[in-house]
Amino acid sequence: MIRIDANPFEYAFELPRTALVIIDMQRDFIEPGGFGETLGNDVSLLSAIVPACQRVLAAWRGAGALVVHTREAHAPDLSDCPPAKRNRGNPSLRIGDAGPMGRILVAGEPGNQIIPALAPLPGEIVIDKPGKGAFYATPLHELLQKAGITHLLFMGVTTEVCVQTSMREANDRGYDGLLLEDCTESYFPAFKAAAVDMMRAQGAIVGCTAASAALLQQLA
Ligand code: C5J
Repeated sequence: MIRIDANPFEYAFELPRTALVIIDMQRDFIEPGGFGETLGNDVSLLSAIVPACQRVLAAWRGAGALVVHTREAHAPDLSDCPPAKRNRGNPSLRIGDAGPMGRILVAGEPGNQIIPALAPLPGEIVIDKPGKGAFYATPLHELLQKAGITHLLFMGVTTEVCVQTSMREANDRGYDGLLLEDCTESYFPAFKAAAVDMMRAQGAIVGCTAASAALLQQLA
């Protein structure tokens, strides 16, 4: 059993029953020219967490435990992209439009790939998800159940959108979740702070949160 200092209380997990879930660290969100920027965001805020994510991923791989990567990705014919999602707002490019890194949020396009610094290794699970949550319309729950997973450690972007939605979905499916605070980021720092607070409030109503240093210390 591994025990780490977390908020609002200690988080304990067994490595064979725990997966690291890395949410949407894809070029569309992290690099200029992708979906994040078309929505008017400063994408440089997100790239700041990459070194911390790399350290956790390296340690987790070193421990031999399960890694899951997700990408927000739609089918090329956009059959899994509801018009309400595609047509909302006034972005400079919509989902499916051709951008500097290929079609925005479309599976297989260059912008849809996970950034090279965190690229999946052969054998790691990669989930393409059409929604914000990692469980909606994906095989993730089934794969985790088959692997005997009960605990999920989360990192990735953005904190208050896909990370929070995925943690809430995980919580409803019975997983014990932990968010690595310095390995997640938002285009809006106040939203990140609020999301972290609300997830761990009320006795970790969605899950616990911890600094990645607390995890790394115990993995070492
Ligand atoms: C967004 C995400 N923000 N991965 N996606 O649209 O958080």
